[in-house]
Amino acid sequence: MTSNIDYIDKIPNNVDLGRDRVLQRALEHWQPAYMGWWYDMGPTESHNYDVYLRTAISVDPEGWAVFDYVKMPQYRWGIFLVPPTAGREVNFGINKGQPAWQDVPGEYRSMLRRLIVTQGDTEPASVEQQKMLGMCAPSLYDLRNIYQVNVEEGRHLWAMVYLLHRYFGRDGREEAEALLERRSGDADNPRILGAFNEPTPDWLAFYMFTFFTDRDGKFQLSSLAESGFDPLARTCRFMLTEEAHHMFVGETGVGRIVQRTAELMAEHHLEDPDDVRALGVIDLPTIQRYLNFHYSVTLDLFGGDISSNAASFYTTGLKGRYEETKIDDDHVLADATYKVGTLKDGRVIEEEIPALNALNERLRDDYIGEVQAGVDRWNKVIEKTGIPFRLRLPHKGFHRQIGNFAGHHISPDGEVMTDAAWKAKRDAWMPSAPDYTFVQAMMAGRVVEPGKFANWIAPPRRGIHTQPIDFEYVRFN
Ligand code: BYC
Repeated sequence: MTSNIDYIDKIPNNVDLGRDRVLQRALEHWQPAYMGWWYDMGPTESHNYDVYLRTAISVDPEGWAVFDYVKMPQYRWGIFLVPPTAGREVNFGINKGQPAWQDVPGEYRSMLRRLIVTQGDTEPASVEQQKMLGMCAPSLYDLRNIYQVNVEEGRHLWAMVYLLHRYFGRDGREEAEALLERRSGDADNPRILGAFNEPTPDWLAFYMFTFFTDRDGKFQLSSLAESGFDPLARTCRFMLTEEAHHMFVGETGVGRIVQRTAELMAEHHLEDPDDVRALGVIDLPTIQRYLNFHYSVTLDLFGGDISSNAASFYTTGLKGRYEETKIDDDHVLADATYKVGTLKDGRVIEEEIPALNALNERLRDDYIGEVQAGVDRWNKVIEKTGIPFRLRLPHKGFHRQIGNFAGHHISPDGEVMTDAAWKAKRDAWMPSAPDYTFVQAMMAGRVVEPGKFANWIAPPRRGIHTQPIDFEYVRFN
């Protein structure tokens, strides 16, 4: 074991880390394992690069981060909770009105641990999924952005591990170790949730992932930020500050790919996907297929449409709704109902169920509203070029593995299909092996000259922080 008290002092934190001996010992034990995981599973060949990164140093909204060159293994993965709110209460469920818990309520211990572990598990998973992408980055700007996302996912893992170590004793420590042992896509020891075991094989997939899946992160963290368990709420609030940049990377990344394609299509008066591909850009139908895939696997992350787990998380006060305290109702939901989609007599219908059991579906609906607004912005980019194509979200039941639609085939328009009909259309709606081969071949090799961009993506409108677009965001040494 290499770490010692100096290392603890090096973790930027606002939780008085240096004073808690038990916590120190736990983190001293975990930190070398974390570094081992980072060297094995973090971005390939990146350990010696100097990367222009943002590092969180406080929770002051005016200046919570510094920007500077950092070698990623030396990134200061800090632990930050937003300051406590005096008099904060549990704001929903049967414990509504009690003072917010500063310690784990014994009867909810295993439920709470499961929520924290599930959240924590997604963070290293995404780093594993993106491990190889630095090798084919379209620019130094984009390379820096993926590394920024990766180190911050690492920090979010630290945030959950802090809670496990600080509040859950021995089982917390065991869970923290297991978080470094599971591997995305591993047949024997996979990550917990489906989408985090899917490959992210290219940059279009990466941008789709950060647009769609990181946004699930936003909605889940927002619900946990309402938790009656105050340390979890305060931790998640600060994580949301960083999450915004990840979704920005996704939205602008897809937007820049769409822009480049649509501009070249307009310039050359071409519409046929093969002709468009011949220009060295990604045709719009392929982008639509990637969208269909990432949207549908992300919808699954919200869990079953009807969930007694979700009802328990809410009733106990552990996990709220999106923006719970801004909602004008009784925050108990004993008599309320909510509509969920389901299948009846071979058709998609809506049925009214108790709102408490429909909380996953409600959060999914909140999420869909925000995602639709992003797709509308991409369509504005296409519209500007005069190209008639429009991207769209497929039906909620399309390609679902979790919930009422799982086990059925639903078309992007919401029609229920037979197995044979689905198979015949599958490659028109979802990326096929040849699609992946094409996209990966186009993205082979990385662009390393400052200010230069791969042919298949438009430059961003501005650089990072105060730097110009042609800044040397990564130095390879
Ligand atoms: N894949 O009652 P049900 C992020 C399991 S992303 C596999 O319907 P529940 C990030 C479920 O665990 C945000 N299994 O679901 C983004 C349960 O198993 P058990 C991550 C699934 O429990 C990008 C069973 O099926 N945070 O931060 O109401 C980069 C029955 O489930 C899936 C959270 O998810 C699935 N998709 O809801 C980096 C918040 N869905 O218990 C980071 C914490 C369900 O019977 N987690 N199952 O063995 C939760 O709130 C809930 O666990 C879920 C599931 C919403 C995920």
